Amino acid sequence: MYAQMVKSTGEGVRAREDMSPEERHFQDRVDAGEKIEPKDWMPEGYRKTLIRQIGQHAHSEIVGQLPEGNWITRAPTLERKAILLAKVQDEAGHGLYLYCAAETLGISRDEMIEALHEGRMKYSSIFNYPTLTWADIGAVGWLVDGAAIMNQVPLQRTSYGPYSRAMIRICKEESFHQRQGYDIMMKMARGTPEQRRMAQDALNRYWYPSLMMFGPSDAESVHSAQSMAWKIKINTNDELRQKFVDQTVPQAEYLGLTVPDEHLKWNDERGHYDFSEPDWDEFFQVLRGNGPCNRDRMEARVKAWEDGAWVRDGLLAHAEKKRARRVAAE
Ligand code: FAQ
Repeated sequence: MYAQMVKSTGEGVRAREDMSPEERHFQDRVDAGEKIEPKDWMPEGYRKTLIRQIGQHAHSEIVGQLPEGNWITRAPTLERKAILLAKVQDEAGHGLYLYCAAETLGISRDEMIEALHEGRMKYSSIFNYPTLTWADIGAVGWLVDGAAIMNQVPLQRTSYGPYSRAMIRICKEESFHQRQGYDIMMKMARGTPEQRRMAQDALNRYWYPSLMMFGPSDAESVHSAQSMAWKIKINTNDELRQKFVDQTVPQAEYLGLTVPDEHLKWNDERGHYDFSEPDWDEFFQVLRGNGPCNRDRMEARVKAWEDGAWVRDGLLAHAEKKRARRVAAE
């Protein structure tokens, strides 16, 4: 059943005259800015789209722990190690808020995790790139968390109540994450020539994968139109990508680093930077499982899931015993 639940729902936006009375009432509530709550009536496509997007978001937070977790044992100082540990733990917490929000839509966490492990659900393309040096940890915080915030701040106003409330909590922590990444980059960019070279190299490798995080161009995006009509998404992929470039280029300049795009140029008329598109063939290859780390990431997640089975079994057995005792006492 859940194979259907997480299946793509990329059909066109329904015209008002084709809607049933319930659908019209639902759309009026969304248009009026009301929050939709778990027990409210909702179209099946709305529910499926939310499960797909929130589930993908939750998986991204959990898989996203791996590239940074890779550096916990090798952080350059005790202070940096403590900060990185806290950040990676925060990502686990974000995953849990999001799994809980998705569960209110009638899918279980186990079903979502099974779908991830079997390749039926996605996670963000960005986490299929390796963190080769300590400067990459700076770039992940600065660029990856920076892109995540750009996407997630508007999602605080998303129409589904549990998702919106999860995003409010998550955004508070993400802005700290972005600052810690920028702080690492500042230290590296103003350090020795070798540290500076590492910082530039991290920017070179993470720039385009970060631009890809916003999804395919608007012309290629299957879900944007309907998701925006339902206020599951607030902005298009290209709008957010442009905002990210406009915000990040001055930050790179402040670091004294060069964005690896020879066509990057401020456009006075548009009031925005012109920039080169990422390599979309590479993006779709990563989505198909052919990125540099896809296989490693899934192997690590499946192993963690299998290794943790005894803990889950123990907790469930304990809960069941408590429940049986309570029933017997009643
Ligand atoms: N990676 O029609 P659209 C984080 C898929 S933040 C993989 O445009 P949609 C924090 C898409 O699912 C990162 N797949 O789709 C952190 C669809 O495939 P489907 C996570 C992608 O949903 C920081 C197809 O392409 N944030 O983890 C990607 O309207 C540091 C067509 O695309 C979120 O998930 C991609 N980049 O828009 C953690 C935010 N882009 O399902 C640790 C919430 C697109 O039809 C360390 N999500 N696809 O098979 C969203 O805002 C949206 O889902 C988009 C995609 C914008 C990602």
